[in-house]
Amino acid sequence: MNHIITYYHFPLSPPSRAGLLFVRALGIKHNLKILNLSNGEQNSPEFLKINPFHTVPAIDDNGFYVYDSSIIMKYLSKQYAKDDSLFPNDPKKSTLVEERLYFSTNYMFQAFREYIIPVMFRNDQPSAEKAKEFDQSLRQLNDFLENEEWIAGKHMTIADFSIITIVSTAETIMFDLNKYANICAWYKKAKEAMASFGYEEVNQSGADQFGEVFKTKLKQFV
Ligand SMILES: N[C@@H](CCC(=O)N[C@@H](CS)C(=O)NCC(=O)O)C(=O)O
Repeated sequence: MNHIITYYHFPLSPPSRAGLLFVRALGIKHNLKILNLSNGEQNSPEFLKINPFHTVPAIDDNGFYVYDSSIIMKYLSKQYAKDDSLFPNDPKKSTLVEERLYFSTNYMFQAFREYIIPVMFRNDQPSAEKAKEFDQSLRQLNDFLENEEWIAGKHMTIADFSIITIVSTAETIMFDLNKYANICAWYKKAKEAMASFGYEEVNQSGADQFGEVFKTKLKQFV
């Protein structure tokens, strides 16, 4: 490809970091447009034309707009990847990837949001019940990884990108990953595999920033 896509991003957002890391993995040329969600920049009329659901990430690929991190990664893989290794064409393999993405979005990230939103946006105390629900999603992830190399089988796929951004963000707000041996083994391997895509710059720095904001919110309760 010789054109440049526009990637609408907010570094604190796990799904936004997943898509950006994937853009970097494929070596796709891109302009980064940071939308500051704290200032409501996602609600501008211009951005609502790109994503009426006002969430990051979203992309503009030469006038073709795509939103939702999973859908963006699937689109970019089909359109620009050199092969189908990160999002397989095989129906059974791709269904497993889809199932893990479903888990990531509708279960893991949902539980994560329910835990962090009251603290981040309503200055509430963290809920032990919501923490437990998120921890259950970690337990489920650990079970998925039993006797498995990667989140969706024997190879790294877009599901690993989706889930690593949530796990790394949870780690910065003191969820204990050490009790989940399969997650720890996968996490170490995935970080190494993703290092050359700019893992530290794209994902870890955003996760750390998120952790700082969250911990600052908690200071009011000590
Ligand atoms: N399923 C979506 C979730 C995206 C999402 O929830 N993004 C949040 C930040 S983490 C957002 O942009 N929120 C702003 C808003 O809803 O106005 C995806 O994977 O892209």
